[in-house]
Amino acid sequence: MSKAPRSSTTKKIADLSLNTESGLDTELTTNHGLPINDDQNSLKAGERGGTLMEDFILREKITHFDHERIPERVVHARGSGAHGFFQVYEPMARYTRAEFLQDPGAKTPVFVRFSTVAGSRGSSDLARDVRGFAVKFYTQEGNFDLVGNNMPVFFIQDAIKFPDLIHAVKPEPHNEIPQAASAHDTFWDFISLMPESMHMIMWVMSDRAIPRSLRMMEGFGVHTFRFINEKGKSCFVKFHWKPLLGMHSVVWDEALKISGNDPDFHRRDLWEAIESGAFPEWEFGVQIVDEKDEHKFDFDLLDPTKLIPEELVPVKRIGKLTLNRNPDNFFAETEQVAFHVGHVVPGIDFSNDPLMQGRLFSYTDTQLIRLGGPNFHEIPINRPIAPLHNNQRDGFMRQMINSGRTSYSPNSLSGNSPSQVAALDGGFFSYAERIDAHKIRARSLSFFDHYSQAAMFFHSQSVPEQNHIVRALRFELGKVETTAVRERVLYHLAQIDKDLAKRVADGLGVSVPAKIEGPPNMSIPADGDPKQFQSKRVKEMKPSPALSMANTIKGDITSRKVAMLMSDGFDEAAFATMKKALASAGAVPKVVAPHGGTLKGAGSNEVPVDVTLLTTASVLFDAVCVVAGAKSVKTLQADPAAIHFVEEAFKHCKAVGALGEGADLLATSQLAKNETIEAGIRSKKLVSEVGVVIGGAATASKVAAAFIEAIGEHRHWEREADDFVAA
Ligand code: HDD
Repeated sequence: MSKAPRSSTTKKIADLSLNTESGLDTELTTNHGLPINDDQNSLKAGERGGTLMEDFILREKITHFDHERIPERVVHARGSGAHGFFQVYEPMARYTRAEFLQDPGAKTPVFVRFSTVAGSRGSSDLARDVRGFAVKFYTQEGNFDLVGNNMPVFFIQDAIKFPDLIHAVKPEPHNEIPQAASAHDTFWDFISLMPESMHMIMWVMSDRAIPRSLRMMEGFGVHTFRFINEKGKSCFVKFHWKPLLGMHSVVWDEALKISGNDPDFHRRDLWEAIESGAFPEWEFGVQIVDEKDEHKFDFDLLDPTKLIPEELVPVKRIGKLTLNRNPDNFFAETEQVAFHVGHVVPGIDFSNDPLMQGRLFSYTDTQLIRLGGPNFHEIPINRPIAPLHNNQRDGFMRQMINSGRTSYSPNSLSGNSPSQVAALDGGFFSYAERIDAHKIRARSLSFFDHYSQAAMFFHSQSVPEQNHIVRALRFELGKVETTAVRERVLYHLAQIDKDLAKRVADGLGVSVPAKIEGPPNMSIPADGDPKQFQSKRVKEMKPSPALSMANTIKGDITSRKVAMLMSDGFDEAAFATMKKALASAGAVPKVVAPHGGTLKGAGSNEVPVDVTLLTTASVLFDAVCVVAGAKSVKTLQADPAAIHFVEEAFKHCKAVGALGEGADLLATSQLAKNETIEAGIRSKKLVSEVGVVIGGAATASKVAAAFIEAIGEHRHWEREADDFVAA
């Protein structure tokens, strides 16, 4: 046997600092570098004999496989990540000494992980849930993790209640049902006994909990943080992420159907946008409150169930986050990334928010079990780009080879290295807040208005958004079996808005109780008034237009997916014009047809089919256009899946376009139920023309322009008032 030379890649002595492996142009080896010559057959006693214990190659492979899974995150298990960078617009030295917020020319690398909270790793992206929005900034002064959500408030005020909240929302322990859903008794039981959750409940029942895309949602640091400047002066700060594509959601019926059609809908959307170069962007915003103004609000800045209305303290946009690279390996990056609220940099500090204080313990603790020991900071995705020197040593899976004799401080044998860094030279110091207090388990009375901001949120929503909240509550409470739980929730809703409670109660077929009995509310202060549990809304707050998604940016159709519904015999010129116009506007047109392969046009041209009516659904698109062509449209008219496609898109308030004969498909569907007789001519009429764009094939470019404008509206909610389509 002649011996072939081994490739140069495998001959290279491994560079231990390199952790990426392309898998290209390499030879198969064991974990110890032994070249493998047969990976198809185990070692046997003869061709038909048993496998030998000696087969160390088989054993190594199977053993590694058996240990491939690590515990999923106890919350936020399902996530999607991406790399990118952050750039500040102007130096922020007046407020903070954080180095990454000073130089507009500097790009700070980031890794972002988005997540749902309640579901397991394999659950659907479209669950009604809060979305995690965790950003790791790899700054020159160490990692800063902003571990936030897409909602600016939280369910509870004190971290000691977090395990209770999560136990309540996760699948019920006796039967592990339901997965990734809050619509069950234990969640609402807990909520009904925790009136402090009511503001967050308004958010979770709103459209914010079912985003169209991870790229189209806001992010929030939630807690009040502190900025500290070079002179040691501190101010309070709330962090915001503002998506440049605007905030958009899907409708609940659509969310349910997406979960079946494509449980990876958000993950895929993020991945495809980045692959196609449509890089998601958010502006970084801060709300700054002067130290002396800490008590000027009628809520407590330390209470994480409250937000600062943007109309009171405007959000100053100070920089931009761009996500421009997908992970190379999901496990190595998205799964192993470890965030921690306690990862701050000089110039950023914590406040006494009791939820934040508890989080400061939880995050490192959870990584110890999830990532197998104290050295998870050495996993490539978690490593700081700033140099790391300390006297911490050893432990499971230690990667760093620390040289020298000393691992203690002070030392004289290594010149006292590594040495502390003076605050003036950039060393981190905590804000020297004066504290003079009794050691007690209690909550400040300033935390006890549970309804005013919930009402502000509800009253800030547009009519369609309010309707969605009512429907969401009917759905969730409709799944609750215990009458007393429903009643307690209705009672709390009535404190927010009587009409809201009545509408939900009507849907459930029950009435709103005037008062409720129940176990004592544990969040009553020891010396507080127990009647607080049945308290009324304290004050009327002005609606905050910034809280409504109806006021978001519209008109940009970048990366929006448009179904071009067609079959053999389509009108080639009209198709080409529409497709080109959509693509030039940044949208992603896809040919959807009754069969796969290619479609033959009315002339001699063929176009490839992207997806068939069997393998896709209208819920995976932002809009649909029925392409012209007599034969093509006749085929679609005879296909229930095609009719269902346009009806469903219409029901979900999406833009619907029709070129030429394409209008006949709409006429066949429930979109054209009303018959009108004008001048003796009987004709079917569209029940709503809002967001429906119809025009002749010869005027395709004019139709395209109007269709693009209709897509830019995202949704045409007016249609909901007249909800009749059975799709
Ligand atoms: Fe948390 C993960 C956000 C309260 C304990 N949390 C986690 C993640 C996000 C948040 C985005 C996923 C990070 C990732 O992608 O890896 N958590 C929040 C927000 C909160 C909050 C915005 C309230 C304002 N969390 C909170 C409390 C506790 C925790 C009060 C415990 C006392 N959170 C955890 C955790 C997790 C976590 C158990 C699970 C996995 C992990 O940390 O790394 O430690």
